[in-house]
Amino acid sequence: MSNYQLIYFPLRGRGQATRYLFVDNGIDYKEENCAQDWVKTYKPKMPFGQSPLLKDGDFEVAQSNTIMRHLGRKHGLYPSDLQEAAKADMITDHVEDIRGPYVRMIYQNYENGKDDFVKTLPEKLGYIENLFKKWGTEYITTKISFADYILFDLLDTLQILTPTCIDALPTLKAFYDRMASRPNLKKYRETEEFKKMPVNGNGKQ
Ligand code: 0HH
Repeated sequence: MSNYQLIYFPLRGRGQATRYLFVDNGIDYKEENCAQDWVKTYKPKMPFGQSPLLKDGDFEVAQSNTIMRHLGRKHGLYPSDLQEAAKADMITDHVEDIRGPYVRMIYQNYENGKDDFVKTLPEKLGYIENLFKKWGTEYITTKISFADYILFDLLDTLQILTPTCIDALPTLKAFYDRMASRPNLKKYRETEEFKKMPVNGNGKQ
């Protein structure tokens, strides 16, 4: 019996991959919106002064990718094979190498920085395409793992920014479509709750 609470802002941001993992696997969770009175009430209670925070019963986990790995280990979504685990981890780290500049561009330099950021994507996404071709599996590994939700959310976010960014990458596109058509994710992504959620906290996307 799980007792999860996700504390985050009402936006996709760094919380969305966790929502996908919960929804896709039918894991019950509650969400607490920390936007109201963030600075006075929530921020001081966060281990690193930032959200998301996952409460797993009394245990608190911070850092979005750590939250994903923690849930992965608990729910059979972290590969048990060492090499498969390394594949999931390396894609997670590469996604982070894309998400960092994305977040800086969105929050600090959208008007002047968007075009330059978009120009970096063919190379950065091409690396994932090549690995997918080499590994030859439907997901990052043979079975879906925490990292697939992280990659799916990144690809979704990037396509909102630049809709054609994976069109020339057929293996990555097939992965994206495979994730989007998983029944629980498809149903969730059709809800108003999902559709009305902003991607970022400043209205840029
Ligand atoms: N490495 C961390 C992780 O992966 C980074 C977390 C992070 O950047 O979990 N958290 C941000 C929210 S995500 C945070 O807590 C970006 C959404 C920004 C929405 C801003 C709304 C602000 C309302 C006052 N940011 C708040 C902070 O640092 O004080």
